[in-house]
Amino acid sequence: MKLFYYPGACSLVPHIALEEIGAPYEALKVDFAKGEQLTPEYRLINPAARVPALVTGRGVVTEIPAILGYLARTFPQTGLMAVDDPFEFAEMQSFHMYIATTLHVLFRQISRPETYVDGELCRAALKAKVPEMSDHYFRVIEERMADGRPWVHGDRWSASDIYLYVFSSYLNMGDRGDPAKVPFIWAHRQRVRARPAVARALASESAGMVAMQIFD
Ligand SMILES: N[C@@H](CCC(=O)N[C@@H](CS)C(=O)NCC(=O)O)C(=O)O
Repeated sequence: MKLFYYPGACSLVPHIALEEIGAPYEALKVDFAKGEQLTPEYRLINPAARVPALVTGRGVVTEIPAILGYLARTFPQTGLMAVDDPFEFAEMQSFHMYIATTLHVLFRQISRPETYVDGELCRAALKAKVPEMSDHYFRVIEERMADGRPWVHGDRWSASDIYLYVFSSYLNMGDRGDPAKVPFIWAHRQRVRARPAVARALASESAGMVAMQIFD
């Protein structure tokens, strides 16, 4: 397998998952600073011009929830997702889709405001709304974690914990929600950060990562 990634971007989610799995793979950096995601060569990998993209023996898989589902079903022994139980599997997919379609899209309003509106005033207004909505969306997850469960789905570690770890880490950037409002999620981050696979993925991306400390 080959994983196309950018250091510190959302592609860190499947990068950590691959480290958890332990199967051979190659991590290939797509340099956003050079606009490599927009090149015709990369668009052959992912026409949407984004990372992550996972090249498998059967073709390319894009979109984080789909990549996690693919990895979980290909390597069921790693326990990334509850592949044998339709309901539990759906619950995990539901969590992944929540991050993908709410938090991730919200955060894109900060990283790529030009996707949504034209003009500096509109972009500033768009960005200014993000912390309020981020707090609102994270509160839903915080309430779930408030029963003291160690992992997103209870006692069972899963890919959802990786996904939450990466996206809650982005709260450290200071422009998209208040970490102080989510103490249970914050404690969860430390549990995930302590996993050796996370350290390995971060070490692998660290050379090109501008703000490595947001993941600590
Ligand atoms: N829905 C996609 C989102 C992927 C995405 O937004 N990736 C960002 C990095 S976090 C990207 O490649 N951005 C490149 C760009 O905007 O030019 C997924 O879940 O994989």
